[in-house]
Amino acid sequence: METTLAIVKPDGVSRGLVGEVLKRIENAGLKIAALKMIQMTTAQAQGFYAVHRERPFFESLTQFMTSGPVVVMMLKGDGAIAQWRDMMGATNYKEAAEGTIRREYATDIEKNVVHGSDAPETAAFELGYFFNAFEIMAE
Ligand code: FUP
Repeated sequence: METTLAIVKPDGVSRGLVGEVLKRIENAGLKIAALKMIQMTTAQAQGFYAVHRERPFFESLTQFMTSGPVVVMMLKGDGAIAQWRDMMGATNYKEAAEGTIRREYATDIEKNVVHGSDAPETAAFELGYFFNAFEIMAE
């Protein structure tokens, strides 16, 4: 059983897309093992995206991610990391496959509605970043 971090980003929350994303997750058979709504501080967003700190879009990305509440979730299932990434679609929504969340709802490369961990190591870091042991359901 694999776990991954999913986020509904500020654009997804403000546009009323939380239900749509949750419906897709549940319909796909992924289990929601933890879920909460938070608004990240700048320091929290910078730490979360630390791998991108040298990139030209870092400032804008961290501003965007702190601009409103986000819904963070732990998803659980066989191959959950790849399954959730497939459901999200490519980072650039113009390149995202038909039927994916980003293809259907993203409005630009930054405001792309959802996040998902890209590997087991990043999933472990990202889940630990947002959830403590008491917030994670055993079943
Ligand atoms: P992804 O794993 O698909 O979320 O993509 P990345 O980790 O490469 O990028 C993280 C976020 O940075 C993206 F979701 C959106 C933002 N980004 C930009 O704003 N511009 C870019 O050119 C690349 C990424």
